[in-house]
Amino acid sequence: MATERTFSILKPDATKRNLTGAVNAVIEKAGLRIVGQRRIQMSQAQAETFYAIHKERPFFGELVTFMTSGPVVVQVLEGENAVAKYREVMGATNPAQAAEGTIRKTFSESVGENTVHGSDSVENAKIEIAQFFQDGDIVG
Ligand code: 3AN
Repeated sequence: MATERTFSILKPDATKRNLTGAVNAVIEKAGLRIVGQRRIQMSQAQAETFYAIHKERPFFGELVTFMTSGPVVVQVLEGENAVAKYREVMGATNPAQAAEGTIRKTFSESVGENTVHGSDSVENAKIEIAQFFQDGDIVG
């Protein structure tokens, strides 16, 4: 197994409910290190770029509106097998189908407002990290 980095977002439903510390506790307990972290207000253009892959999906507009509805925390997580490990810790996209103990099962109220984003591959993690972080802002 290799040390990897993945990109994470704590979404507006997490910041609104003061859950960023609680979610970070789950992340750190899973052995992932938060090596970059910044609280930002995502612009519409940033959200549209970030979710461009979902442009044709019926929920795209709703997704962009939600992701710009309040502050988010963008993060770089580092650890052994970090991409897959974080997907496991997040749980299924739909919280109703997420396993016990996962972030989405514990904290999320709907499939649209599902608390966290995590990259789905090392390749996409690099692209996503580059959208929000400069090298000097990540300290491993
Ligand atoms: P994941 O975040 O688990 O990788 P994706 O990539 O399929 O899931 O979806 C990206 C985001 O789009 C989700 N995190 C969620 O916020 C939103 N989304 C996905 N499916 C739906 C849906 N059926 N209705 C509303 N929003 C959705």
